[in-house]
Amino acid sequence: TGDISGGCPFNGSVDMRNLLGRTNRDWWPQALQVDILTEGGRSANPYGEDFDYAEAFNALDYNALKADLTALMTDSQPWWPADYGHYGPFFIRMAWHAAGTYRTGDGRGGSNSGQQRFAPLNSWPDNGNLDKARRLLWPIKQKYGKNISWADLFILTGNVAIESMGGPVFGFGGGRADVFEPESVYWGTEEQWVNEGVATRIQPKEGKALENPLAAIQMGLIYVNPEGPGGNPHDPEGMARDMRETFARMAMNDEETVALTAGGHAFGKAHGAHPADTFGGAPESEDLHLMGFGWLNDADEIASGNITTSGIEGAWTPNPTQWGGDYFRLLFKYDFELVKSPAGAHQWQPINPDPEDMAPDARDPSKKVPTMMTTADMALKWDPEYRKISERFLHDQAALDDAFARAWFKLCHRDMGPKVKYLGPEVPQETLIWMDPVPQGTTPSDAEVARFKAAIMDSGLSVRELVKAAWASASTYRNSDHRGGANGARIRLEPQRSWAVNDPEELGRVLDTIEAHRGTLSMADAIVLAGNAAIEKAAKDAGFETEVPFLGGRGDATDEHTDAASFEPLEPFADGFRNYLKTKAQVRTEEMLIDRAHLLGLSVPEMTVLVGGMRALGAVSKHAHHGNKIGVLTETPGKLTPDFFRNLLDMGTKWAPVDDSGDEEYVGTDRASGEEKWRATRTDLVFGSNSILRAQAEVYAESGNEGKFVCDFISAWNKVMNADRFDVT
Ligand code: HEB
Repeated sequence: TGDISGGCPFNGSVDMRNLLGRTNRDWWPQALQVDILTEGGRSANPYGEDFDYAEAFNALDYNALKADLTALMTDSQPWWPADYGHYGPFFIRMAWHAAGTYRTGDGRGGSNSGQQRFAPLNSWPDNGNLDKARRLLWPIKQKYGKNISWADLFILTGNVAIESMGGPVFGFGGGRADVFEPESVYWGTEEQWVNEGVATRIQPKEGKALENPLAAIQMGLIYVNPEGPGGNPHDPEGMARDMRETFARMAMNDEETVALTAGGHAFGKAHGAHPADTFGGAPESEDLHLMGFGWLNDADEIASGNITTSGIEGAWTPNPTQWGGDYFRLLFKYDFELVKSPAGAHQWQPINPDPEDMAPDARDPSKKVPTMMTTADMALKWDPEYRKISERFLHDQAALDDAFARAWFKLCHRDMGPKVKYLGPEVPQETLIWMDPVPQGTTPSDAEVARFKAAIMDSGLSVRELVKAAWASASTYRNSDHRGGANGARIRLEPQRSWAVNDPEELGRVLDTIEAHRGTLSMADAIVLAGNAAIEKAAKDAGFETEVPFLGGRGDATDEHTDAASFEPLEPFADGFRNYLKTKAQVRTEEMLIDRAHLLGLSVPEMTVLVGGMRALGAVSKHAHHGNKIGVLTETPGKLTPDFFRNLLDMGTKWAPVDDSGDEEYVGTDRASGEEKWRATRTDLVFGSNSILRAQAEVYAESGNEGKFVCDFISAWNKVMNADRFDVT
């Protein structure tokens, strides 16, 4: 069997692909191209740059909003009536699917920007009919306006839904600011959706792993196929494997997986009353007059509850709008037989259920219908590990309450970053390990800063070593889930400390020396400050006397504050800024640079000037053959000069691939003499070969822009060093 752990990012079973795989333009070629209006850096955000969502949220009448949401739960609308007269379950599914796209691999997806409003997520088969859920919320969104984002509203509504049905809730943190355009996220390369016959992504027999960073089994799903692997209900082991793998990709262990699934399915029903082909297309492809709705059939059918969403039909419990232990009670009380829903989906039905274990009809409570389990639900009983947990929850409702509340809170807040970002009156007191807590630091005095800078520059460490250490520390930051970064100095803890990209032996020496000189500074501050001091020296040596601004006050995390395993996905498999490549990925190496720059929140000029500057400083990871020289296109490494760009664009040099390097290494020779001058990588040459990047490189190579180069470098450097300073911004 193949490795289903996923391994290196993007490495999997697909052929060479581009960074984003299949995009909205591929799915919906006819879609209105509103995005041309964002060319030239014009923002699509109508609130404008000065809008401070945190401030707006803090001015919200939170209790009034919650009261309105509670009232909405039972305010059934004729155009989409509430099952059992209660929208709670529907809203829980909406919130879960908003959060459930999160994946640990690159931190993308998740609830934090309200992406469910946009394609492709608004049209994924798994998000079927959630367009109605969002539209039910519109009057409330309209009423509270800028004080509550859609992203926060999705999650808060999920919480209120749980509370209104007697379920346990751990807390709520607001602060998810909306974006106003679809985000560019790699969702896969497949050309069909899950319901159109696309193959399942995990096929161990064919050596196919679930490709990193993806966290869903088929295109268009949030996680697994509820009917079984690839729709096959007869593969219990495969079902559990798929669940374990996809939930792990969103940072959930077995207990969290069982608690979430069982807790979620304590509520509501599945919809498969009709063959799916009697319904319209997804929202993004539907007719104008449907006003953004998809999957419709006629109003009478909707009114009578003849609705198909997943195709599976029925409730899990006899009390679908009441929290309790019925899910596990029924799962273990009955044997189940495989049946087909009216829409033709595989599902499991209790054999000879007692009358009191029948569910009410969604529109007519006097009518009783059988309950059901999906194949995924059955895995909670079939799989030996899941079963142990399920049996514990069966006998210990309090344990399920606690596990569900905590796992739900984690699910919905996993991508928000440090706890200081959470807003509102319901932020829990307790700090949880997955929040990557960092103890409060203190701002060092100017004198202490000056003393340390002098001492570290006198310590014998080179500009290259100090810059590399500071970069290693700060550049783990991901704008996607706001994890990583210099605060906490986790660079000195495992696993970061030993990542190959960090040249562990060199890094260890540098950290020891910084430690010896740091005095009262935190390690986190000292590492950044040492990098700053080195850059000041490098600028001075290039003829520019300047100071790199420093924002102190970082704290140092310890191993107790750190879930080491959860940091493993933050390891860079390629870091173009340090010219580092661990394993060749499924995408070209230069695309990995773009990806990393995107995760760091950098603009094109910021990315460009950082690459050129880091090369001039010699701050590249050690190369197997060329030590610290590959891509360092300067005679004077350690000086902050634009030499990298000048030498790269010099027509006197002719570039050619190095034969046995698998396209990853190039040699530059003097056109006239044929003599070798430089070695470089794809990541270097792309600044000469790609027309957009070349235009950037030219600016920094132009005479007269040497000072601009230094200033721009320092400003981009600072952005990276401070990217995670949510404690001060
Ligand atoms: Fe769930 C529903 C599947 C998890 C919550 N789900 C549902 C359905 C299905 C499913 C198929 C149906 C839909 C329709 O409508 O048709 N899930 C599933 C799976 C999984 C899950 C496969 C994995 C294993 N869930 C989950 C979670 C949660 C949930 C985790 C939370 C927590 N769901 C839910 C709810 C519902 C559902 C609440 C109901 C909705 C209504 O009622 O509307």
